[in-house]
Amino acid sequence: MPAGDAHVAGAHPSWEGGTSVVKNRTRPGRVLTLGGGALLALALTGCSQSAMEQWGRWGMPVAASEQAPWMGNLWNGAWIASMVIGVFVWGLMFWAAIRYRRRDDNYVPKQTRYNLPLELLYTLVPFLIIGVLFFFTVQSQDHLLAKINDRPVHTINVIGQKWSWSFNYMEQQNPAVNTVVHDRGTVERLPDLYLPVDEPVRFNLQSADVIHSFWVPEFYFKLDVLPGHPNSFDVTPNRTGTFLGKCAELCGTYHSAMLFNVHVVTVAEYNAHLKDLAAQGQTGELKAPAWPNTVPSAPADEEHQR
Ligand SMILES: [Cu+2]
Repeated sequence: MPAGDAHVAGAHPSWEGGTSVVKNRTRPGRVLTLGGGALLALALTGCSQSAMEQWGRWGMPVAASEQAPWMGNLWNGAWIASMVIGVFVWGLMFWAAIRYRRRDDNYVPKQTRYNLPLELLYTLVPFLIIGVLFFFTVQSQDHLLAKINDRPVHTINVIGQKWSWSFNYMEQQNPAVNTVVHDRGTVERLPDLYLPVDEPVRFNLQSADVIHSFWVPEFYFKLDVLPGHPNSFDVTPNRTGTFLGKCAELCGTYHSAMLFNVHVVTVAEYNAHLKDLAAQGQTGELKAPAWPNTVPSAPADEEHQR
C-alpha cells in the first residue's frame, strides 16, 4: 500500500469515532476550512503573472516550436467546447431540478416516453460534437506529423532505453561538424539534447526495449517510441531556452527518472556543442539493438557499453 494510502487509512478511524474533533466540527467550521483552502490555492496559483498566463493557456507552458500552435489551438478549442457544453448541461440540470422540484407529496409529473424528436436530438448532437472534435484533431495531427521537405533538416536519431535516452546527431553533411556524434544518457546522468533555433529537425525514434514516449512539453508534442517500429517526426524549435524533456509512457521502475535536458540554442552554439562531443570522442552512431535487448551498442567498439 502506498504511504499516502496508509496515512489516510490511519486517519480514518478518527472520522468514524464519535468523540473525534473532525466528526464534531461544526458546519460553519468546515465551510471556513474549505474557504481558507480555496483562498490559499488562489494565493499560491494566482499571485504570479506567469501562473495567470499559464491558466490562460489551460495549463500549457509557453510554446517553443513552429508546429506548437496546431496543438495549442486544438487544446484551447477542446477546452472551450467542453466548457460551453458543460455550462449548458449544468444549466439544464439545475433548471430541471428547481423547475420540477416536488411541491406536493402526491403529485407525480407527466412521464415522457417515446419522444422521437428528443431522442433524435440527444443521439445526433453528441455525434455532431464528436465529428467537429475529430475533424480538428485529424487536421492538427496531419500538420504535426507532416514532414518538412522544402528545407534541409538536421537529423537526430533517438534511442529510448530503460531508463534514459541516447541522441545521435547525424551531421555528416554539416560542414561545421562533418561527422556523426552521440550523447548517451544513463539513469545517473541526464543526457543533453541540443537543438538549433529556427532550423527544422527530424527525429527518428527507436526503442531498445519497451514502449517509451518522447515528450518535450514546450513543443506541445509527444510520440511513442516503439520496439521494432521506428517512428519519426519533424519539429522546428523557434524559441531559445532550456526545457525538460520526459518519457511519457510508464516504462518500468525508473520511468520517472527518464528525463533529458533540451537546450534550444543558436546554430553557432549548436555546432560548437557537437564539436565538443566529437572532441571528447563521442563520434559514430549508437544503434538500438534488436529487441528485446536493453542497452544500445557502441558504434565501433564495446568501450561505451554499460
Ligand atoms: Cu520510458
